[in-house]
Amino acid sequence: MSTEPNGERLAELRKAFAAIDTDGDGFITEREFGEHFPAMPAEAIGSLNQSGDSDGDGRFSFEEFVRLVSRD
Ligand SMILES: [Ca+2]
Ligand SMILES: [Ca+2]
Repeated sequence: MSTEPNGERLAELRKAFAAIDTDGDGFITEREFGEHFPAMPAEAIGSLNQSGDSDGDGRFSFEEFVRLVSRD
């Protein structure tokens, strides 16, 4: 796939993901997002969640996170 991030980018994303995933369970919840980006309005986080949470479990897996930030 042409949109697949390369290894370097993937390592960066892993770091970013781990920084937001404060309890380290491998998923980013809306609450963790809000804690990491306190300036971001709740509705912006909500719409991020809606567009990025492709399996609808209410949290971001690393795969969903990569897909979200890899979009233009
Ligand atoms: Ca978490
Ligand atoms: Ca999900």
